[in-house]
Amino acid sequence: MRKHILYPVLAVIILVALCSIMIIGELSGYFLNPTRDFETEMTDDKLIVVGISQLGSESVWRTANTDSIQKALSRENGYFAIFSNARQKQENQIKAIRSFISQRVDYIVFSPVTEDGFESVLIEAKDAGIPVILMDRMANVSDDSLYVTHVGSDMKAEGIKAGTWLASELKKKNIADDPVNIVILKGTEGSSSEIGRSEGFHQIAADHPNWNILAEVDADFTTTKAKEEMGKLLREFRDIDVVVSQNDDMTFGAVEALRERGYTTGVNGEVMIISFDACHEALTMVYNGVINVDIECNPIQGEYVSEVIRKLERGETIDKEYFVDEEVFTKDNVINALNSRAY
Ligand code: GZL
Repeated sequence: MRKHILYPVLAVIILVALCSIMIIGELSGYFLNPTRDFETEMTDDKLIVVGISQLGSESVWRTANTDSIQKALSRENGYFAIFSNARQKQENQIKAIRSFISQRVDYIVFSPVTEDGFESVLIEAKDAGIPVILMDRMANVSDDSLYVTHVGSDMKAEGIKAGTWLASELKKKNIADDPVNIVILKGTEGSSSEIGRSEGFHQIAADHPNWNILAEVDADFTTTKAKEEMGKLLREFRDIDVVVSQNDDMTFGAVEALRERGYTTGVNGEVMIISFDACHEALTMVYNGVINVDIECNPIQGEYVSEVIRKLERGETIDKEYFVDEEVFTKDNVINALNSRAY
């Protein structure tokens, strides 16, 4: 074959061979590891792939928490986030975490709907070499190497703040030693928010034998359930002095139930209201005297999580716990928060 034909033909053969090898390599990578989200491979390799399992969208607080993590772990900030909403079901969170493992994400971030029940799936994540960051709520595990850190609130401290505020308020009213009838609307049974807040409040209540905790009912952090449960409590007890409601959404339901039955609430009301979360709508009710005190639980945790991931990427050591900053709001100090609150 003449040279002036041979070389171009050879060049074409080599080119075709090289392209075939590249395509086969790419596809075999895909077919051998079908579980890794192929789209991820097509993204910029420098993006950090994070699987996020959010427990649900049950409250104003949760919406703000989701917004915070999605803003922080955005593509512009160098992340490829795979987000899953478990709709309050633990089995959905476990399924999501298993899916993140099979896609070989770089990190898993999740807020456990309840403390128990995640040990085995966290062992699977650890075996797959995927660091897990707990956001908001805690998981109850026998080996704390199953998660690298927890970013959230000190829920027991929040409960203590609520009890401490009540003790000081009763003292101010000179009724510190009078019998006080209390009902507690609890958040999702077995969640670290419910466990911690209950524990903290009970720790203070133990010092006040004149505090009668008439009932503690699970209202699952929702307005509807709280209104229903508060209605039942008002049928059972005629002389409730204090409602401790473990989040603002439940407080909205409780106040509605009380008002519908002719009770007044808050600073000059018959029934004192202690709430948790401190979302804008509830702080407005604090400002208007309808709620006596709101113990802040800060949902803006995304930046903390992102900072932890960046530290891990740089090979730096991190703490086992990062608590977000939180305050206690009453009519006296709520105005500044009202003007600045994003949620
Ligand atoms: C608290 C968080 C709780 C909020 C509720 O850290 O887990 O869950 O207090 C939310 O509003 O539903």
